[in-house]
Amino acid sequence: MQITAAVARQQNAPLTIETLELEDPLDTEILVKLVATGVCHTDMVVIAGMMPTPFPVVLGHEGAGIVEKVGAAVRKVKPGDRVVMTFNSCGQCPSCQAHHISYCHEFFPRNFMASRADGTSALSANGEKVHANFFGQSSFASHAICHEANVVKVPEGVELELMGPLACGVQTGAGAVMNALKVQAGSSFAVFGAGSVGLSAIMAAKVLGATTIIAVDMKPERLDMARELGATHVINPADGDSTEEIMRITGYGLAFALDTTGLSKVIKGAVLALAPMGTCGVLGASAPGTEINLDEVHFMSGGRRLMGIVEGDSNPDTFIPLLIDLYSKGLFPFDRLVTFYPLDKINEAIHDSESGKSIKPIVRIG
Ligand code: CXF
Ligand code: ZN
Repeated sequence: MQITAAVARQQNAPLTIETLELEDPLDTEILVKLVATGVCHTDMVVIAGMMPTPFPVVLGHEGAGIVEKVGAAVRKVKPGDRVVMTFNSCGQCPSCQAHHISYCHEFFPRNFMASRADGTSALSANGEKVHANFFGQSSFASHAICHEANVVKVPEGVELELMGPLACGVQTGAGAVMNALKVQAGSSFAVFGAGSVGLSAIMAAKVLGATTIIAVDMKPERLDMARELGATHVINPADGDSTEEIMRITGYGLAFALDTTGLSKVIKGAVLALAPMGTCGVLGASAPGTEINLDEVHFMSGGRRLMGIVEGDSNPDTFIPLLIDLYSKGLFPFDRLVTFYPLDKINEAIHDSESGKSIKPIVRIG
């Protein structure tokens, strides 16, 4: 069938809206007609050429839409189902068997290599191969092919076009707090970076009943938003040393910290701001080879912990419905982060996300 897609033809170039040919789904594949798709920072990292994802490629990994067709072996969904598409996983490895599928041993190839296992692609442009299956979807398109492993049903009664970001950025921040750090009621929590991931973490910390919730960011308008969503304190590092300010607010340091920046200096400061037995999560991706350095004696002597987190250690089949339920009850207003764009303005959406004008762009499709 013919579809419309935003194609990344080469690194650091605007996406081009093109008509492509999409093959029928294979036996285990699911064809989804997109309603909308979120734009995540990881799409931009790939456009910038920082990952080995091959070009030309259709990116996009926060897709929301309606199932149009399923392969003969598919049982999980049927045509007409409302779904979001999340990250892909193998289902077989020790992490998947232990239900920590975001730590799938094949996470990298299955999400970043934009190919089927046999190297083929369902997409082409006038006979030329266009890489697909990015995060098991490639959702910057009118239609995408996904898998049982990464499709999640969306209940009736919520706006489907809003739901895509739950499948990556929002579940990354909220899951880091709820699934990985397991922030406790009455505890202290600080997030470094108040973008869509950090703000989702703040909303989750509020849901869990953390009583000191600190947002650290350089942008005053992000700090304002953080306050509106639940931060009890905000810190702009431009005004002075954040670690010292956190020690002043908390007395003896944080029970939980979360770095969303991936910056070594910020992570070092976040760990220095931990109380004894405190835990710092890190989830921002920086350039391969980037090192973290810590004050060894401070880190060791207080029994402090540093934890890598991918996709909020989420089980999307249960965690996304949980976030939808909280959203429906007004307890997780992630819609406050969203700005909508039409598909032909996708480059503007990407630009606005990079500049900070938009916290979480969603591209409407169709
Ligand atoms: C990514 C973030 C960086 C590490 C791999 C997973 N998640 C999606 O954007
Ligand atoms: Zn993402």
